[in-house]
Amino acid sequence: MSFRFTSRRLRIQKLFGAQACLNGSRPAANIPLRQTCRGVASTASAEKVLFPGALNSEFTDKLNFIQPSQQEAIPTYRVMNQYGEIIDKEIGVDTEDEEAIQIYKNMVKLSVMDLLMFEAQRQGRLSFYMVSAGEEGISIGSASALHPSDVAFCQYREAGVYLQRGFQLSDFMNQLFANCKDNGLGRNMPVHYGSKELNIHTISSTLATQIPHAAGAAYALKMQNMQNPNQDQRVAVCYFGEGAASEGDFHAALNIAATRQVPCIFICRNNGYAISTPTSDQYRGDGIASRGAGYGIATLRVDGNDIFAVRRATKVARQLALTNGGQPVLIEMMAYRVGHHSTSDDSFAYRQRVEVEDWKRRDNPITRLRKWLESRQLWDDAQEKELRSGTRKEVLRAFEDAEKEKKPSLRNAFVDVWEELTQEQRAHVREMRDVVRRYPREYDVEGFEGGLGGLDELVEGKRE
Ligand SMILES: Cc1ncc(C[n+]2csc(CCOP(=O)(O)OP(=O)(O)O)c2C)c(N)n1
Ligand SMILES: [Mg+2]
Repeated sequence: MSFRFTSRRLRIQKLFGAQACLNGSRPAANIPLRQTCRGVASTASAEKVLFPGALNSEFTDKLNFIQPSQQEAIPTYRVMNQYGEIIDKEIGVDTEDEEAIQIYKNMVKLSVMDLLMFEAQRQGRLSFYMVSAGEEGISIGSASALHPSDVAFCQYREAGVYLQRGFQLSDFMNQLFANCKDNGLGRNMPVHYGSKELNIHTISSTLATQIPHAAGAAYALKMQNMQNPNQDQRVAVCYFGEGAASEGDFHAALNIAATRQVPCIFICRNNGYAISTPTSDQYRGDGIASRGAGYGIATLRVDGNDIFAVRRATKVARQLALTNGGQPVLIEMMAYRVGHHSTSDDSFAYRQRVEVEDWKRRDNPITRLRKWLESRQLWDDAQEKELRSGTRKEVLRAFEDAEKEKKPSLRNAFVDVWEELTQEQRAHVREMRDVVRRYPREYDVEGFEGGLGGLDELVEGKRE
């Protein structure tokens, strides 16, 4: 009995990394020094606070409030400057030329797709769209440094993660048109992509919900990693905007990820705006990075326009996340949002046109990488022209193909909620079928796979 108890306790302690001091053993390496003794009490002659909530804090007779505004801002990590020059030539870049060209092509592909889809929405051929303009380096660069089996959670401005992982143009287009080939069976708004095969969870419109989901997934991965030490160790990666970081979910997720020491990389895209709300109205501290330290999480701020910095930061974050059985990491990636928030937004109603034009001219992840490629004679104007016109054709072909496809069967509006259709749902289906039959000119269901037959099946109780 006592043996079983001991082995169980050891297992639990290993999992939570909390064996320090309870039995006089050495503290686990990933427990902060100030927390290495959880159960101690203060003594009369102590020089430090020894209290479970704040350990190893020295007593002082100076009454000094911490004044964040007087502290230096957290630095921004860069490998390459905005002219495409490598800052520390000795360290250089850890990206092969071929890989850099592939990343460049994907960034161009994303920006060409964005331009065409934005236009398609304006022409009324798509209902909604969101561009990644200016932030292509964050999504594509970080995804290129992860392992394909790592589990990704995105917000909505990270189409580059999908692209880099192998989501095809046809996959994007099928989702945008919510046609019968859409993975999501036409149940989501455009840009809410998802892919089980690529280990990317489906995007949710409700801001920040993906952050605690990622912390939870990372906890599951931590246990899997422990159970299968000889298999590839996996991390969860979670993308979100600085605006989403104002949600309670962000704080709950970072705290639980830190206390449970889970292998999760939190990547905040700080693009300066949450729709029309500028960061100055969103927070008073030093960006999102300053919050990482508060939660006891390893944190870095990175220049999001520098693809090499993004990649190296993500690689190191991945190693850190898998150290000592797991720990969360926070990276704040800075890149100005040069596009409108979405096709439903006109950003010139709340920011100066000149501000956007300035940013476009000043810096951009695509032009920066192009400058570097050109300086190494890896790229020229002719290649650029060919890439852009070829990509344009590819996108338009995928767009036209997807536009022609039928919509998914109407049954998909009802199934997959309960294991079997409920009586109430069956009544809804019947009512819908009656309305559609009564008003055929208002409801043209021929564009849906199987037409009204999709509902007949449900009423009759077939194929559920
Ligand atoms: C819970 C919730 N509140 C509000 C919204 C409306 N909303 C959608 S996107 C957005 C701004 C998010 O900004 P940020 O996280 O910085 O991402 P960005 O759009 O800049 O990439 C808001 C407020 C929402 N979708 N969900
Ligand atoms: Mg934002």
